[in-house]
Order: sequence, then structure tokens, then C-alpha cells
Amino acid sequence: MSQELVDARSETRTATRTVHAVCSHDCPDSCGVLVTVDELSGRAVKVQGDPAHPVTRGFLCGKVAKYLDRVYSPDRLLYPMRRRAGVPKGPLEQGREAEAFDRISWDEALDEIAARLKKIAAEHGPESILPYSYAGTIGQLGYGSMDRRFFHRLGASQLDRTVCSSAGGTALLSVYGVKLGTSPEDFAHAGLIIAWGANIHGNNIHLWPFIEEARRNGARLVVIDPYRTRTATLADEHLAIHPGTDTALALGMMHVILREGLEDSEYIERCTRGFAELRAHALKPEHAPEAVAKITGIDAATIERLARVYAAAGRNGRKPAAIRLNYGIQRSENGGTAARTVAMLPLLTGSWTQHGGGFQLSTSGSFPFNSNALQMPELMKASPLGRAARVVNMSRLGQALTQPDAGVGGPPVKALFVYNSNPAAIAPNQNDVLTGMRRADLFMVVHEQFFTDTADYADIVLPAPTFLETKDVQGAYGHLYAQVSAQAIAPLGEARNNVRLFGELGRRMGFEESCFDDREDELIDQALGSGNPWFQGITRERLEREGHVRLTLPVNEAGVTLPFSSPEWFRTPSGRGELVPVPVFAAPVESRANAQQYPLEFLPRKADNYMNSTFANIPLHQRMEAKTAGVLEMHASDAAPRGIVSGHEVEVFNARGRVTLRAHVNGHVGAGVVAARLDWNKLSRDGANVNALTSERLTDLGGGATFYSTLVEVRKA
Ligand SMILES: Nc1nc2c(c(=O)[nH]1)N[C@H]1C(S)=C(S)[C@@H](COP(=O)(O)OP(=O)(O)OC[C@H]3O[C@@H](n4cnc5c(=O)[nH]c(N)nc54)[C@H](O)[C@@H]3O)O[C@H]1N2
Ligand SMILES: Nc1nc2c(c(=O)[nH]1)N[C@H]1C(S)=C(S)[C@@H](COP(=O)(O)OP(=O)(O)OC[C@H]3O[C@@H](n4cnc5c(=O)[nH]c(N)nc54)[C@H](O)[C@@H]3O)O[C@H]1N2
Ligand code: SF4
Ligand SMILES: [Mo]
Repeated sequence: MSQELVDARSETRTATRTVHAVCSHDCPDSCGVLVTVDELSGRAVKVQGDPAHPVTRGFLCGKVAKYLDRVYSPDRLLYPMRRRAGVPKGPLEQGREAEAFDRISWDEALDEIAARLKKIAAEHGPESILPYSYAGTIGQLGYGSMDRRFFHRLGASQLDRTVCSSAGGTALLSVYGVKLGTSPEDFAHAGLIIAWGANIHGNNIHLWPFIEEARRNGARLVVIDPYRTRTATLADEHLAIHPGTDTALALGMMHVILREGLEDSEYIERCTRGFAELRAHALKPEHAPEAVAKITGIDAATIERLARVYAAAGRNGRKPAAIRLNYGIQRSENGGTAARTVAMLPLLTGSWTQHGGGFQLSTSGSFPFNSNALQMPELMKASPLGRAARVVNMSRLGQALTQPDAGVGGPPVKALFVYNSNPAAIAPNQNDVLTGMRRADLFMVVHEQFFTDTADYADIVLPAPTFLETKDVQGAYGHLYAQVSAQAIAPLGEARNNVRLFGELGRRMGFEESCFDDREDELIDQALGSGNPWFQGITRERLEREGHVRLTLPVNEAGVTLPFSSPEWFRTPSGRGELVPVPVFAAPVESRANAQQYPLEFLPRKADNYMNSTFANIPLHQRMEAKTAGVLEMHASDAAPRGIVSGHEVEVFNARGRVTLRAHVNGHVGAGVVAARLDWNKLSRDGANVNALTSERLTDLGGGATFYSTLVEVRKA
């Protein structure tokens, strides 16, 4: 098979082969993974990072290095199953979930799903069916292909996928018109690196070697994060900013840069629009370092120094400054504005023009996949609706399931089809989400690899493959290499991927379009067939042969890609970097409404050893995460007045819910801030995780979730 790389050992008759796969978890690194497969048994016996991949560089993160524990876990969901009559929807004991279901065949499962969906569509209109999915896999086929065709043709509600990055994404589009950024390799050439709301060690480990390389050559690393991450402890400087105040900090930096004339006037003139207005705004007294210090908790002298060092980088023989912004800052009420403000900084200093300068939030816009060909939105016209279906914001799932008009007008949600996601654990305002899922009149299907918190509420569960068991094509949001992920092993049990599940279900619904017959290779060809020059020469066959191929982005005389170094890069309507409307700092509604009763800022964080809720059920990963699982991290000045010491059981609560955790008074959070980790509900003490406390309020831009704008109070349990 052409997609397999030749393994030298096969010549010594150990009968293994090595297959190039791609880690499909929702991570910027999209690693190339070499899977060693035993030819006789067909079992994968080893996974390793592809040494030939320029960003993976031969290593995997701790989560995926032992991936076979997850693939071959005895807890895998392997067969279609139907809820046993009389078993109520709700939490099941971990490891014994299958007892609540009866095994059925795929034929029975698909027939029953098709019959139920037809009936619901006939009685309530197809928009009463809500598909709910996110990024369990970010392979193009798994993330959004045949599933979309199916739901479009059905006329089901559309889902606005806002739970992660829509505020920051909208921010990037407003300033740059496209989601591009400095490539990870180029960080090695920086002289100053700012990790701004970026937990690089936890979430983006393959950037770290490039940062280390830069530091060996004299670069400084500054971390701006309210939490003392491992990245922060390893940095030259950690600025523990008050959560939700990044707009103020970035405006304060602009104030100093512009007051002292440190901006790059030539670049600003050539590549931006709205400078005069931004300048007048940033120079207002409310953005002076002393004023900003009060908001951010970072002292005025530090803000001045940071601004000067940032602006001086790249001048007089110094190496440039690169900012790694991650999505942490935009998951709060004014997070869209915060991301816009930070994104404007390199437009003022012109650091885009230098190798090792610029900024990265996401590189996803570098990949011109033809998502229209994959998802075929035009099928909505062929649906019984004959028009585009209504859109439901996934960050308001609780509202969608508990309000008769789904919170957006139209019919109540009568069917929920979940795949690539575990909303019972990851969606905000969990109590409303679970109330909705418990509804006896809600028909619920869950396509999963494991019996998650969400599967506990399903009428029918369907088995899904891991990335070792299916073929896909993938880009990345943290590098510039396209990859094909070959199928390394046969699907376990009766697992079926997105393409097979929704193609077959389309047939059972009586959809006659030939697009429901497309298979993986055809879809991959369609995804790559956008005709965009950045995909020039990148075909399925070539990706199968070479594993990864760098996008053909424009390069300068030295062969270096410098995004936004000239006006041609911008895709805003003006063709320039947009500095208007000027960003305005605002305090969150959560704090205006609740600060008296619930005085503590809550960081409901991702776990370093899980991937959102994925891996939380794997014993190996639980051991790696043991120190922080079920723990509330506090500052001594908040613990003492509440009579709390490390080890105490504490109740964390607000008007939306409560969870019981174990206090740990440590140096990871500052005064007024508490932090805990995302976990599975059924593995948590009171069957609820941190999302029992988060709200369905949306971000200022992009309709995103606001996990990090959460206030709580804490008391001894
Ligand atoms: N190990 C691991 N890796 C992951 C994930 C995981 O769950 N675990 N999740 C993956 C996913 S879904 C994503 S989207 C990516 C990106 O993940 P991110 O969205 O970047 O991850 P977070 O950890 O939420 O946020 C990054 C940092 O921002 C900080 N932060 C929170 N609020 C603020 C604020 O107001 N200001 C500032 N300056 N910082 C703030 C947090 O303390 C955190 O350390 O990571 C992916 N990688
Ligand atoms: N409190 C709090 N909540 C958060 C966050 C936070 O930082 N704090 N982060 C938010 C962010 S950034 C994100 S991106 C979301 C993530 O939310 P989700 O995208 O729901 O992420 P996971 O929890 O990783 O769940 C993904 C599920 O998909 C399954 N899966 C994997 N591959 C496949 C496949 O090929 N097919 C099918 N059918 N299933 C598959 C996995 O087994 C897993 O259970 O969570 C959000 N929620
Ligand atoms: S989770 Fe991220 S770092 Fe880990 S193997 Fe996957 S892509 Fe690489
Ligand atoms: Mo995310």
C-alpha cells in the first residue's frame, strides 16, 4: 500500500509495518504520528512522533505518547446499543454503563434512528432536530463532511460552533481578514517572546523547542497569565494579570509606545487603516500605565518596561518580538475585544516584516480546504424546509434544550444528535444542559468512543473509531503542514466513522443524492480540490507518499514566509490591518452583577494531561493528573479568612450551581482568583464538574462561551 512508509524492520522479518497517521485531537500541534502495526495480529504495538515532521520533531505529548492505552482500553464503546426499557436517563457508574443498554446491530440502530428522525421531522419540523458536535477530531472528514451533508439535506437546525475560539477568530478576521500567523519554526528567530494567555507546556508543547532555541540565542520569554502555569515558572518573567483585563494592558502598552514615538510609521502608513483614531484613543489618560496598573494588577513600571522592550525589539540590530496569543484570553465576556487589541500590537511595531516577528493565534486560515465541497450547504435547499435552517449557538445548549423555542425562535428541540463532543461535561451552565438531556421527550443519539457523561443520557449509542482506525486529511491551527492520516488498524468492534455513519443514514432516510455514496478518498480529493495556490501541488497521492507537505505560501527572497509584511496579505475589506473601531476596555457583566455575593474570579481550566474532557477516564492519565484532579487552587489571603487550609473539603458555588473540591493553597493563583480543572462529571465528587458554575452569557464578538468570566464563593464543606 502506497500510504505505508517502509519500515526497515520488515526486512528483518519481525513482520511489523509503520503507518503515518496524524493526531486528530483538538490541539494546535497536529502531530505526525508513526504507528507500528504487527502484521500478524493487525494490532498497533507502538506510536511515536514522526521525526521527519518539522514541528513534531519525533516526540508526542504525554497524553498521546501512551495512546494505545486509550485505543485498546477495556472501556471502549464498541457496538451500537439501545437504552434498556425503564432505565432513566442520567449518570451511570463508570465502567458499568453498558449494563444500561442492549447491544443491537448497525442495521437496527440506523433503521430506528431514521424512523425516529422522520417522525420528529414530520410532527415538529426538521429544525426540531439539533446536531451537536465539536472537535473530538479535527480531521477534515471527521470534523465536518458527511455529517453536514446529512443534516443539511434533512433540514435540521444548524449549529454555531462557538464553544472554543469564535471570539478570537472573529477578532482576527476583523483586524486581518484571515487567520494567519507566525509559524512555530520562526519563533526560533525571535528576540522577545510573549506567551499571552498561552499555556505552551500544557496545550502547545511543540512550540517549546523553538522557544528554547530562541532563548539559547538570547531571547527573553514573558508570560502573561493569571495562573502560574509550568510555562510561567520556566519563563524569564511572569505577569499575573487580573483575569479579563488584557484589553487594558494592551492599550497601556500602546499608550507608552505611541507617547514615546516607538511605532513604525512607515509600516503603519503602508499596511494599516485608522491609526490616527487609535493613537488619539490610546493616548487618553485612562490608558496611561498608572491607570492600567489599577485594572490589571501589573504595576506601572512593568507595563512601561514591557512596552519599551516590545517596541525596541527588531530595531538597531535586535531580534524581533513574537507574540503567542492563545484562546484563553478570549473565553471571557470581552474576550473578542481583548484578542483584537493584542492582535494590533505588531501592526504598530511592524514586527511582521522581520523573520521571527509577528504574532500567532491561529494558522488555520492558511489551509484552503474546500469545506463547501465537503459539507454541501446547498443541500438545505433540497430539504423539506427549502431554505437555510435556523442556527443554534452551541454555547447556549442549556437554553436550547429547556426553552420551548430553543431560545432562538422556532420549534422546541426534540432530537439531539451528538458526535465529536461531550457536552454534558464541556458545555457551560451544566445544570440546565443536564435538565434538558433528562427530558423524557428528547430523542438522543450519541456517536462516541467511550461511555462519556453525555452517553449516559443517550437513547442510542453508536461506536466511533479513534484516529488509528480511520483515514482522514488534516491541516493545523498551529503550523503550516498538510497531512493525510492513513488508517493504521481495522476499526475496533463495530466502530464506524463519520463518513460511513452519515452516508448510510442518509440512504435510510431516502436521500437520493449520489453525494451520500462518497467515501474517504473521494472526500479527501474534494477537500484538497479548492484550486487555491496555497495548495498547489498538494494532492492526496503526494500526501500519502510524503506524510506531510508544507503549504505553498508566498516567500521572500530569503525563502521566508512573512505574513502581513505587505498589504497583499490582508483580507479585510480595506486591504489593510484594521485599527478601528478602537478597542474599549469594559468590565464583565458577571462582575457587575455578582461581585458582592461571589467575590472570587474562577478559572475553570483545562487539565494539562487531558484534552478538555478526553482522557479523563484513562487510568494512566488520571495518575498523571492526580495532583490537580478534584482540587481547588487558592491563594493564602483568600483561604485564611474562610478558615481553609490545604486538604480541606470546600464547596465552590454561585447562583448557577455548586461543586465540592479539595482545597490546595499554593502559589499558582493570585489573591482573588481560584482555579480548578475540567473532568468527567461522573468521576467528580458530586457528579458535577466546573461547568456547573459557568454561564451561558456570550462573548462581545463571535457569540463565544465565557468560561473565564465566572465568579464564585468558597466555603468549608
Ligand atoms: N493538555 C491540553 N492541551 C490542550 C487542551 C487541553 O484541554 N489540555 N485543549 C486544547 C484546546 S480545545 C484548545 S482551544 C487549545 C488552546 O487552549 P487555550 O484556549 O489557550 O487554553 P487555556 O488553557 O484555556 O488558556 C490558556 C491560558 O490562558 C490563561 N487565561 C485565562 N484567562 C485569562 C485572561 O483573562 N488573560 C490572560 N492573559 N490569560 C488568561 C489561562 O490561565 C491559561 O493558562 O489547547 C488545546 N490543547
Ligand atoms: N470549564 C471549561 N469548559 C470548557 C473549556 C475549558 O477550558 N473550561 N474548553 C472549551 C473548549 S476550548 C473546547 S474546544 C470544548 C471541547 O469540547 P469537546 O469538543 O466536546 O471536547 P472533548 O471533551 O475532548 O470531547 C470530545 C469527545 O469526542 C470523542 N471523539 C473523538 N474522536 C471522535 C470521532 O472521530 N467521532 C466521534 N463521534 N467522537 C469522537 C471523544 O471520545 C470525546 O469524548 O470544551 C469547552 N469547555
Ligand atoms: S495532543 Fe497535540 S501535542 Fe499531543 S500528540 Fe496530539 S497533536 Fe501532538
Ligand atoms: Mo478549544
